[in-house]
Amino acid sequence: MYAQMVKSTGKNVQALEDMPPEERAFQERIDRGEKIEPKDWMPDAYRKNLIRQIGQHAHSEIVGQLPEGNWITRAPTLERKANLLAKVQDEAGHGLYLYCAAETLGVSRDELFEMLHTGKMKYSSIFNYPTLTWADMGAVGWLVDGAAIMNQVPLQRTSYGPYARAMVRICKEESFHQRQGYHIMMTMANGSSEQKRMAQDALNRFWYPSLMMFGPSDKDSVHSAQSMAWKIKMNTNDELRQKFVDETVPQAEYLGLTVPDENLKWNEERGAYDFSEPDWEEFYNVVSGNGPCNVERLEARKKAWSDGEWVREAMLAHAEKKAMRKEAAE
Ligand code: FAQ
Repeated sequence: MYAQMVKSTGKNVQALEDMPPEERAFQERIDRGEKIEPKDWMPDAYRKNLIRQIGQHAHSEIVGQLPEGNWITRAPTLERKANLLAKVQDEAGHGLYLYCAAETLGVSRDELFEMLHTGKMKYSSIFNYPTLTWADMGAVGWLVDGAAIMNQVPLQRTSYGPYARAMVRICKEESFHQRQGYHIMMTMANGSSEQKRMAQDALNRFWYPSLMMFGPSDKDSVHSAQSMAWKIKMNTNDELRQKFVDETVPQAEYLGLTVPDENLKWNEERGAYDFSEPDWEEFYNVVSGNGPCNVERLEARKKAWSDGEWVREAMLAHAEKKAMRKEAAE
């Protein structure tokens, strides 16, 4: 795996005083809250780790179009169709900003796609689950975009300038997505008993996969310590997962739906919900390519890439012709 080529220092983050001078000056800039820009000096591991995370994030946005794209032609009203279409288009835009941010680190878009298509780079586990009913469009917007925002809002303060700036716009759009999803859930939860049943079923199926989006528990997180020292990540996986649960449970209650967790309970002392961890075996299984839709998702992306070959060729030929004409005219 490409990502596994990234030598993560894991939990053993080097102390400032043990760093060579250049690295120390770099770390001090990060500690002061300065942004790192593409032409600045950076440790190779910082660059590789960023390519890994931004690349994985970009791929997630692009692959993430598939489960919802699946429902555009079956949306129940014209308004819902227009909203869903706009949302799916937004996700494509997010992917493009993120690929641009990754490119500033010296990796080409073709290389990133190649790594996605050959399984050397990951995308978010959540998109390997099927969307079976219209209520899933509600659950994806509410829970999946909700989890994405929880993770991405702090990333607006991440140390790498192009990534942080991409996040600002992405977060604004994700907020709209979350609301449109919640609105679908509200309509269904207050609709006929069959619609309410569908809404509950969607929550049942998407709850734990949404919790998995935040990554493994902190004790098993490979990159957190170093990524947080470099402000590539601003919070640990468990911190954000807890925050998500605390914000989402009251929203489920407002809908009159039940979070599928017998152990879910408000803990007065902690001022937070106690909840069951997701099934981590399932998580690792999905991440290693054996989820319900992994094969289908990758096939769809590979097909889109090869179907688009003539467009890329035509655009390159056009650019070459234009450059030649310009040269001849000069
Ligand atoms: N799925 O050491 P950690 C969206 C991997 S955007 C797959 O904790 P890290 C918008 C991880 O890569 C959703 N793999 O890793 C949308 C690592 O493997 P590696 C995407 C996962 O990076 C909504 C290994 O496990 N958001 O949804 C996952 O410090 C609706 C060990 O984990 C981002 O990418 C997972 N869930 O923390 C679109 C946000 N979790 O690389 C359409 C930016 C972990 O060594 C519709 N990324 N792994 O082989 C991040 O914040 C971080 O990368 C985490 C993981 C928090 C995802």
